[in-house]
Amino acid sequence: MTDVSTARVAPAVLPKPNDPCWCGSGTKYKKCHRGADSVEARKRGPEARSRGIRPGVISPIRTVPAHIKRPDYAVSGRPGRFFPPSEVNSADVIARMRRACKAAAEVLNAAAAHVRPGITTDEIDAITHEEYIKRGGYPSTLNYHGYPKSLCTSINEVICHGIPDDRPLEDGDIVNLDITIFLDGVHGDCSATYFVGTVDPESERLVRVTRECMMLGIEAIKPGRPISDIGKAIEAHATQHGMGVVRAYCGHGIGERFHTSLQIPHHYDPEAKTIMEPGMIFTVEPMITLGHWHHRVWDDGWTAVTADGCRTAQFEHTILVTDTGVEILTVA
Ligand code: EYL
Ligand code: CO
Ligand code: CO
Repeated sequence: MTDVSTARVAPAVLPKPNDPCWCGSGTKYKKCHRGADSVEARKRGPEARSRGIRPGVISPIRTVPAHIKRPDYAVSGRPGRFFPPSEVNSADVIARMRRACKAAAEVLNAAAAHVRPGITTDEIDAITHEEYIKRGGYPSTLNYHGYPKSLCTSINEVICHGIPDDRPLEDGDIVNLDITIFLDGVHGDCSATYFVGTVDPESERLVRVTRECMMLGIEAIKPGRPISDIGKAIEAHATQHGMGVVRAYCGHGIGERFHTSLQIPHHYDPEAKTIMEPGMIFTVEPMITLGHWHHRVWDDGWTAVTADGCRTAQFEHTILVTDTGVEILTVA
């Protein structure tokens, strides 16, 4: 359990840009926490970060029946060295990806039906665990780099990779459920953010704009165009609404590996020059924030939160680049 009771918070009077940062890093304030001390965070008060989501109790590792085919990292936690020779997939892989991605979308829908105040994220983990197995699939996140659960559950200011635990969802929370299934030798990855009971209007706006950002990113996918077109479309929409785009986590090539070396930034990165080609399969999974886009990672090594404690949302689809544009694979 992480002790956040002694966590430093920004002081009421902030340093000047060239003064040492308040956090004790010894770095100039402008190079350190200035970005994280956003206007929105200041409005929320200096205790904002200690009022948020806390690490809970994580239940024992769930087991997967012996007949389910596992990815290479299921035992050691380390993915093997195999990388597909090209990001352009064979007809065989594409056919298997259609089935895996459909199954992922079905598991996500099954999990979403249980979102309500009072259910714990561990109970949602148990439900999805059975849904993967029912379809003959393995929960891709389970032991991926040692990750202990069958989905990620990211609440309020948690950006991504939240670990299911004993915290009951509360009326007014927003929660992202991120599902990845390994089925027939390939991974299908999707997520969505849901309202728990009735949420405040700002959270509603955040979730709506985030879904629009994902769809605009997907609509920018065209063979012959650079990957950077996707982040350009996403960032333009987020900026129009005064929202931030998380930079630390990107979309990714996916198929026989959970993550290939292909990265899909969700902000405009002029260095993302790879040209989209028919047969490429990757995710678009923008994380959008009400405050600043700076992130922190909890001491658990996984849970990513906004540095300023503001809420954040995410949607994710796995897509195929086609001869004419794009096909969304993660549809039930
Ligand atoms: C596991 C491993 C650090 C996921 C995704 C679960 C988390 C933090 C090390 C990317 C990377 C999901 O593509 C993903 N979600 O859409 N790591 C992931 N983990 C994990
Ligand atoms: Co995902
Ligand atoms: Co992903």
